[in-house]
Amino acid sequence: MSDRTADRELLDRAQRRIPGGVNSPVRAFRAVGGVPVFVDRAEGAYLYDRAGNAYVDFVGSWGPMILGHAHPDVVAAICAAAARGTSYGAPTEQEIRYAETIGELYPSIEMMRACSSGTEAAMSAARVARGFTKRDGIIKIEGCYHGHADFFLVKAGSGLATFGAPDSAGVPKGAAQDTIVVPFNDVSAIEAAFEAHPNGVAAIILEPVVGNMGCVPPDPHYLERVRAICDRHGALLILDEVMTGSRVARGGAQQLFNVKPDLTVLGKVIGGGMPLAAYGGRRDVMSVIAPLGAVYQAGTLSGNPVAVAAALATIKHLTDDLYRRIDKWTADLQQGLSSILHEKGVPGVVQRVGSMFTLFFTEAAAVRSWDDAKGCDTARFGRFHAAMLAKGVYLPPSQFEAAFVSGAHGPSELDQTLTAARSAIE
Ligand code: KE4
Repeated sequence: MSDRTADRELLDRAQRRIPGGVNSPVRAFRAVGGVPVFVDRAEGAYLYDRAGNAYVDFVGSWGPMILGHAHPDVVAAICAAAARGTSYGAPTEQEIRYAETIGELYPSIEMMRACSSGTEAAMSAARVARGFTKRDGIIKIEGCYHGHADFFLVKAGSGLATFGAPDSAGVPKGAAQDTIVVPFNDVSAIEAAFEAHPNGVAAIILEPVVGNMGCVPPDPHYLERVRAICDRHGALLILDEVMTGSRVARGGAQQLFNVKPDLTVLGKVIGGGMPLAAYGGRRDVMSVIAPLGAVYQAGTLSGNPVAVAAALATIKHLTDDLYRRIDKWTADLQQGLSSILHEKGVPGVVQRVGSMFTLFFTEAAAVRSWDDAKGCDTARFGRFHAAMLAKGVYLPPSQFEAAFVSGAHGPSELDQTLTAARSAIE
């Protein structure tokens, strides 16, 4: 990999005008060290920097780019839509087609609202749950991320069933006081939270496969048990499928694990790599939203015609063959990385669901919760990340992020990645 002078110069310049030089914190590489790559363009499985260095991309814009970058059909759809005007602030037929398409992909989504980010979608879903149930409590899972709405930036309270405390400066105690944080894959902790707040919990929200502590699958039957607890206590089940939606399966984790949420939060893949996200679910629940009901939610660019065109063009390519290919490719990578860990005697485990995966440097046999994840050797991950980058492989710059494979990753990318890993894992 040639020198990264251009990136260093760009970072210096960026930091004068943008906090940390980035428009989203994780991009700053603070968790792994080193200088972030300033991307000049991307195509297929690759990112290219200003110096022309090519990187096999496993971030994929944090999930959306399941077809690979600059897919010709998606680019053509964007150009055609833009030529008809980039935003109207008025209803369009394409938005109806989009809502119908999402409803076909996710039968639990009888009605939906499009918006512009996963944060907005998750925040709105929680507000709808509170408006529908007339309860204030929200249970969230430690290690799950649902965007940066105040009441989600909360760390676990002292006791399992106590309300959380702000996990970010600028979040008032009042915003955190109705959020209860419990561990993932721990049904008894959820039971305890509901027992401690009878009729006080509007909903539980979780990533059905957690991507935001690295890729952590649900234990067998966990999701169905959470569903049953919600039913017992009259609370809503919100699945945050921003990352897993049409990633782990065409119909998301709810299809893969056969669990039916009351509300689903979507983004990334179903947004076609544009600022497009959505939330939706039961018709009776979604009917509380203005202008039908008393729960307010709005957005200037919600259902933007250019973004919807990109999304519809992407969804057209979400075929059974695509999922077969990317799941197999990722399984082969998982196998290869696991063999290298074993051959080198390096403690670690590669966890995967479909085409999202994480290599955890840990002594634990598996990472099942945030408690397990936070015990990982993040310094070793940082060295691994830097060594892979130097060999043209671009992994998510954090031990606690999932990596993603696209339909554009082929045999040569698999070879390059495993060859790089053979020297990078130590
Ligand atoms: P956005 O507001 O970033 O579009 O979506 C928030 C969000 C909601 N729910 C889940 C499960 C998510 O993973 C996300 C955002 N994911 C992060 C990566 N872990 C986006 C990358 C970033 O923050 O820059």
